Order: sequence, then C-alpha cells, then structure tokens
Amino acid sequence: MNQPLYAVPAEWAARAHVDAKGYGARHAESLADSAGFWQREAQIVDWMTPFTTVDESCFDEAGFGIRWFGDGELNVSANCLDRHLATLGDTPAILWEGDDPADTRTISYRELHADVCRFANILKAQGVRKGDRVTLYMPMIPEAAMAMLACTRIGAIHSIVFGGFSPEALAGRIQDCDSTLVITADEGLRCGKTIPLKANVDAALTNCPSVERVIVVRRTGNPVAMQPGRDIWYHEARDGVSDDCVPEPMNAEDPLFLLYTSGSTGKPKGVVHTTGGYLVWAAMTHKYVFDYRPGEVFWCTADIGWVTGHSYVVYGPLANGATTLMFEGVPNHPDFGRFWDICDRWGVNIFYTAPTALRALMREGDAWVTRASRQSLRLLGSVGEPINSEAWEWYHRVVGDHRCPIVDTYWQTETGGTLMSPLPGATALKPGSAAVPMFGIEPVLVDAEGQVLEGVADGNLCIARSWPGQMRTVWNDHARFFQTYFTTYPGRYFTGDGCRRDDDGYYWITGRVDDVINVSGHRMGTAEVESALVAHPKVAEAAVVGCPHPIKGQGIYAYVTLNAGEDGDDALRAELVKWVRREIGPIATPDVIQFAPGLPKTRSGKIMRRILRKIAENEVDSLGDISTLADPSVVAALVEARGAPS
Ligand code: 6R9
Repeated sequence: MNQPLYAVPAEWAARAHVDAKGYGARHAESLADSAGFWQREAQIVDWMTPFTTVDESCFDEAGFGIRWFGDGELNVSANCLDRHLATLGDTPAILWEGDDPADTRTISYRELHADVCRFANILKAQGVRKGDRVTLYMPMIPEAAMAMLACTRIGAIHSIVFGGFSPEALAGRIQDCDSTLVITADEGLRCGKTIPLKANVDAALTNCPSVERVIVVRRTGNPVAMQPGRDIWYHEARDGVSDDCVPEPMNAEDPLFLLYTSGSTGKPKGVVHTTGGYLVWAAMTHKYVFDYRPGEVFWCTADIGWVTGHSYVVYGPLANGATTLMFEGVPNHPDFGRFWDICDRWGVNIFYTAPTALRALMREGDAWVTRASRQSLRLLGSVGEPINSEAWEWYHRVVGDHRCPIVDTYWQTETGGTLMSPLPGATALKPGSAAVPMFGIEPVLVDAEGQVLEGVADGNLCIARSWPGQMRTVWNDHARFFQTYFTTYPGRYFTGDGCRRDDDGYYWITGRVDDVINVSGHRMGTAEVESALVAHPKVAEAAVVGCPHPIKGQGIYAYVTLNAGEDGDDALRAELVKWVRREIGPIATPDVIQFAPGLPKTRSGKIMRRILRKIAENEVDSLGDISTLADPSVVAALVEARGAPS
C-alpha cells in the first residue's frame, strides 16, 4: 500500500516522554514482565494502602474475573485534587467556556477542591453512602465535574446519562441501577436554545421509585417546577456547608462509575469501571498518548455523558494536574470558527475531538480556521470512529499547519482509555491508522473461526490479556459480561471491531463487525432503534442498519413493515422520526425510513441483515447468495424502493 508516512518531528523525538526506542522497550517489558511494569507505572497515582498483587485476571470461564491491584486502597478525588494543592493550588484546574462565548469561568485546583468537598458533604447530608448509585443528567458545566468528583470522594458510584437522551432513556438507566439520587440542572443551553433537563427528569421520575432526592443546579435561571420534599437547589444546599471532607479510602476494585452503552442486542448495559485500575489507565494514557507536560492546557471536546468525557475531560487530566478545558457549546455556534477561537482565547496546547466534527467543519472552508492563529497548539487528537484520510490530512495541514502530530486514539467505553494510538514522540503517522498498542495491550487478529492470524492480516480484533482500565462487569449481570465479550473467541476479549494489520505492524480499525453502528462517533445498537420503532402502533416490524453518511460517518437506515391496512407516506415517516427521537433522543434520529412490505428472512425467520446493509450502502450488485431466503422476491422490491439519506 502506498500510504503517506509522517515521520516523528526531530524535536518531538528528542523531548517527548517516550521515543521510538523507548516505546518498543516498554511495550515489550509490559508484556514480558507485566507485574514489574505495573508495579512501577501504577505509581502515577497515590495509594493510601499500597497494593501487593498486580494482575489477577482470568478470561477463561473457569476462574473468570478481572482484578487489578486488588488489595490496594486509594481515593480518586484525592488523586485529582488534594495531592496537587501544595504545588498547583492556584493553577487553573478547569477553564470553562459556555454556550455563549462571553460566559466563562476559571476554577483553580484550590477552588475545585473546596467545591468538591462541599458537594460531597451535601450528598452525605442527603443520605448518600458508599456504594450508592447517583445518576447525573447534566449540561457541560463545572458542577458536572464537581458532582463526579464529589461522588468519588465519598465512594458513591456515579452514572452519567447524556443530556441529549430522552426521559424514557433516562428512566431506564435509573431503574437498572436503582439510583437514590439524581443531579441535574434547571436547563441546558445549546446554540442559545434551552434544553429542559429538569422537566425531563420530572418526566423520567414518574417511573423511578428508587429516587429519593434530586439536586438541581441553577444554569439558566428560568423557572422550573420543584417537588417539595424531593427536589433541592444546589445553591441553597451549599450555603454554610463545610469545605472539609475527608476522602473515603476505597479498595482498588470498588466500583467507581457506571456508564450505559449500546451493544448488539438487548437494552444498553451498565459498564462498570473500578477505582484503581481505571484511574491508573486514564492517567497513564493521558500522559503518554498526549505527551502531557505540566502547565499545558488540554482540551477534549467530548461531553461528559460519554466515556471520552469521563477519561479525558475529567479523570485523566485532573489526575495528572493538568488544566482541562470544558466547553458547553457546539462547533458551529456562533459560527464555524468557534473551536479555533477557543484555542486562541485559552491558549490550548492539546486539542482532542471526533472525526464527525472535523468533517462538518472541513466543508465550511479553511477561512474559519485560518482567522485564528492556533499558535498554542502542539498536538491534535482524534477519537470515536475511524478518521478518513481526507479529514486527517485537513486536520494536519489546515488546523495544525503541518506542525502538530495527530494521535488517532482507538478505544471503547469498555476499555476505560486508549488501547491503540500513535505516541507522538515515537510513532511515524499513517493517516487513518490507530497505529500501535498501548503498554500492556496485546492485540490479536482472528478469523471467523477464531484462528489467530499472523503478520499482514484482516480479521476481528481481540485483546489477549487484561489491562488495568478494562471494565469489570455489566451492572447486575455478570453472566452477560462474560457472554458478550469472552465467548465468541474463548479466552480472549472481543472488541466487536474489524481490524487490519499492515506490513509495518500498524493497526487499522475497519469498523464494527456486529450490529452496533457508529453515528457521529456515538454508539447505537440497531436493536434499540428497532424496538423503539416497533413500539409505534402502526409498525409491525423494523430492521435497522448503518448507511454511509458524509458527515456522521454512519447514518441510521430503517426498514419498516407496517401493520396491514396502514399507508406508508411522508407524514408517517415524519411521525416515526419524531417517535424515535422521543423514545431514545435526537442522536437516534433515523436518516432514512424505507417502508418495506417484506423483509428478507431465512426459512427459520432470521432477518438477513447482510442484504439490508448492502441495499442501504447502495451495493445492490453484490448482494451475495440470496437463495436461502424464504421469499427471495422481497429483495428486488427493496432494491426498487431504496431511499437516500437527506
Ligand atoms: C472512545 C469511544 C467505541 C467504538 C469502537 C470503534 C469506534 C472509537 C476509534 C474507533 C476507529 C478510532 N472507535 N475510536 N474506530 N478509530 N480512533 O468512542 O467509545 O463510544 O464506546 O465507542 O467506537 O468501533 O468499538 P465508544
């Protein structure tokens, strides 16, 4: 393959935490002497009680379990705050810019520490105890980070639900983990428009008996209903509360947070991350992948409702004493230059975003970028989906002025932090490749039968052994954890992604090989959209697949069979789109709804998604063998009536 290769700039090779030789040696050591490697690297966090055991994980059915640093004790908020106070007390921990560019805040480590302690004391006063679940449904404001850290301070388990999810989706996530307390805001703000967060919580809670208290942060100040005895204003509760709160010593394997994510089947699952391994992984990957140096301003544009926001807006950067920028707004408001203006305004050194945002900005032209100086930028990052080479080249040439390496970080909610990425001082870059495994990561490519593929190969990506940031279980369903990730290829963790290894040993993620689609970098289970559609009274059956989309990466293509006597017209299409948005949220908005009198099924009644995918991708000449279908004639009818994403 004739891939352009961008060599490591000389000054990077000389100054970075890790150079090419260092990477090779350390990666080899991390596999050959895992215990020794992690004994040393895990000191990136402060332990209250040192661990004496390192990795006790087992991927086999007999003895299955993931466990790291099992007898160590630590506290996450103490690592993110207290230990920095002596040296970084007056250094900004959080730089915040609101939806309106004039709305800004700077919060020092000392101030953040005090606010987190107060918030922790408020939670305690409301009866929250170690191990209780607290659901956050918050806008991107500093109080969201404070709430997360306050939970960690007292050992409560937070579960953040993205503010774009509907009341129904929120209710499901509260019920699954029986949260006793919800933290929200009166409203969110997006492009100057308000988002009714508190009203959504009220709607969700009609169905959530476990919730006893709701803490409401005032964001917009517009009036909202408060239920006496249940709802509490944060600013009132905060009055007179002590800013002293002793951090709870937590076992390394105590749950830190839950985060619901989509899989190929069933309801979203509560991914459980624990305290020690997760924090070590978030901090270590933040340091090496972004070559983070003290004093730098780090900006990850992800919302804290996604795992990227957990690991690289809050935990990784703060554990390392970095200044993290938190942005409430969107890239195109008030105009398409917003990102680059923010970089100039705050002197951002490291900038980390998703390909979908880059594609959307790229098509608006270079002038929005070049009107900003971007002189502070040193390193760029990408995450969430494969980055196409056009977007990569634009990012490198226009945003980074050819000067800034790009780290394409491949990882998942399940993995806690980056699994594969170039290291900027060590790895020559190939646009679109996530390059090389992080320390401790042993990737394996296997074919459909589970045979290991060596050398240059294209296969399914598995990881052969555990790493500290790996999820530990699915909340309340350990069997589902094992079943989902460890049975397809026994003895290995299966990522669900396809992957190619080239002749330089670089890895190229080719996308999901299961029924998960990736829409604007957000994971969506096709089964979730299908069950939302069939809940509509006029729908008999639905099948959802991904289709190529120029900005979102993948769009949502839905085949819908209506009940007998119903007419599929544009009005019903619009109604179904609205319905799905209400059931799940705007991120699940179908791009195409094709009414289908019949779906291609095998004789045993299984929908042949392969065929539906081909039709959605407009690859109707390569449908493959359709002879096993119960009624092959439905295929011609579907091809005839194909829709196109608008
Ligand atoms: C962090 C995050 C995980 C899925 C993952 C893969 C895709 C993420 C990627 C990437 C290619 C990258 N993905 N980063 N594909 N290159 N750099 O996004 O977590 O929301 O759980 O999604 O996203 O398909 O399996 P999550």
